[in-house]
Amino acid sequence: MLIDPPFPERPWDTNWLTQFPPKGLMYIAAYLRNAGADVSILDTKQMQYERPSLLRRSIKEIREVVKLKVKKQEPELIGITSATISYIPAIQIAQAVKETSPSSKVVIGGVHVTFTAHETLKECPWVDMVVRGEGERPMLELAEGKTLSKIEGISYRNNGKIVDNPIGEPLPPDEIPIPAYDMLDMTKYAYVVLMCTRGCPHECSFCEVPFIHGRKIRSRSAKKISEELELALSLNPSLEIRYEDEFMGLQKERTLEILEIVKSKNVGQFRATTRPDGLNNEILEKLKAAGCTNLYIGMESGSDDVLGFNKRGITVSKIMEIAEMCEKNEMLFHSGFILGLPGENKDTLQQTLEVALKCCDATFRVVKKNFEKFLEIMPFKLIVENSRAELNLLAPNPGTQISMNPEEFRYKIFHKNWELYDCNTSVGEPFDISAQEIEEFKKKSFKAIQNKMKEYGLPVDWWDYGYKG
Ligand code: B12
Ligand code: SF4
Repeated sequence: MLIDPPFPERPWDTNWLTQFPPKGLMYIAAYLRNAGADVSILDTKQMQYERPSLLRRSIKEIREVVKLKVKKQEPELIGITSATISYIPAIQIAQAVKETSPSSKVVIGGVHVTFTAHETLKECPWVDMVVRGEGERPMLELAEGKTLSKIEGISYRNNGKIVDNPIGEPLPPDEIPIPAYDMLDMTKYAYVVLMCTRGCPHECSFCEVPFIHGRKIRSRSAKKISEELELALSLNPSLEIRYEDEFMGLQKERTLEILEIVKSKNVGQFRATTRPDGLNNEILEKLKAAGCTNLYIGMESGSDDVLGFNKRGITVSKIMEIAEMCEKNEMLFHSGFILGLPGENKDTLQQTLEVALKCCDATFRVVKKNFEKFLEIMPFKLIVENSRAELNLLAPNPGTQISMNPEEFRYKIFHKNWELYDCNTSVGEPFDISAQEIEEFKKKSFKAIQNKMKEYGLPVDWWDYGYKG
């Protein structure tokens, strides 16, 4: 049994987060099933909001539901996933399942515990094993009952000591299975993320992905992507696609091939995410022709110094180039920035706001020109979300370079209360500016973006910004 834990309860809207099927677990489930194992997935995030009423279930209630399911199913092996924000609910669920079924082996894996294996095994006696890195192979070997010392990528207790087996080679791209969409009721979800690659050769200071999936880009074939899309849409034709490919511009031929497939499936309007490297007009035209209305790019900062210090591998001029290209192609452009990165100070914050507002200029002009057309295909809230610049706060998650070497990055981490690592709460500050000043600046920036909307005659009052501050 593979379990996705609930998202911590928050005063702001988290419903959208519960409408994505749990991808990491779906890959593992497919890999296990292909090898003949009897697998099920329990997505408790999806249970948090009952559709269509959107009545909420509390985490406490969900724990009870999980216990009932475990009692009924008596799984031999239980795998729980955990991102940093969902680590506390994950270990609480783990405790509940172990108490209910002491003979089940309880395993935790995912982007958080990959870097906290010792901490987790010390603080959670009810967790038997931690899987670090990609989970398909280790989970299959655990299911097959292979000797623990021979399973790559696991951490476990042995005679009072914690043993870390080295992580094995990542799965070759043709062994990455099509996620097991058919093991879930896909009509309960709104979105599906098409992940076209695994691995990343970059080394952005705030990201742990290269340490989970390795530094080599492994691209899934256009054929596999096509089969994945077909399977997901056959189970729910109204799913909205999120086309995720960090390297869209670097693997042009493959990108164009995938976009041709997406176009042929008539998926309706969809959103895409990538790194900006190598993006050009031809790709943007193809994205638009396939139905893409919105491109999201993590620009992260409007200061070349901050981008450089955090090894982002792009400059502000690239950001402006993309904004211009999107405007020319009348594509909504959603730029993401992180406030409070190492190297931040008052001047760099101001530079970021200026760049963010320039991005808004480019995209609000597109919105203004096509306002009625966009309103026909998406609600106003989505038009705004898809076109404004987004400003988040830094969460220095475990496994990131900032978290491993805060001093080197001139950064102070306040605490490890993981539930607050939500990118909306200050959990640390750079040496040259305080968390409080950054939060004040974030509020000021939201006002500036609202004013920018007014400048373009966009009806700001149609939408409650949903900003907790
Ligand atoms: C798409 C995506 C989303 C989508 C949808 C996710 C989905 N369910 O489809 C949405 C928009 C919902 C989203 C939301 C958020 N995301 Co996100 N997301 C991603 C992204 C780009 C891809 C995820 C993915 O499909 N990866 C591919 C699969 C194969 O990898 P995987 O999930 O890591 O799973 C593998 C291993 O980790 C392991 N594993 C995972 N679980 C388990 C369980 C067991 C038992 C075992 C054995 C192994 C195992 O095996 C899996 C298969 O190999 C990643 C970055 C990335 N490239 O991975 C960020 C990423 C996961 N997201 C991140 C963040 C911060 C968030 C948010 C908190 C943002 C926010 N402020 O709201 C939220 C909340 C996430 C949550 N857990 O609830 C961070 C997580 C960092 C962290 N330490 O927690 C990442 C790593 C981006 C980053 N570099 O910072 N995200
Ligand atoms: S944020 Fe940087 S390191 Fe992380 S996946 Fe994207 S490009 Fe790679």
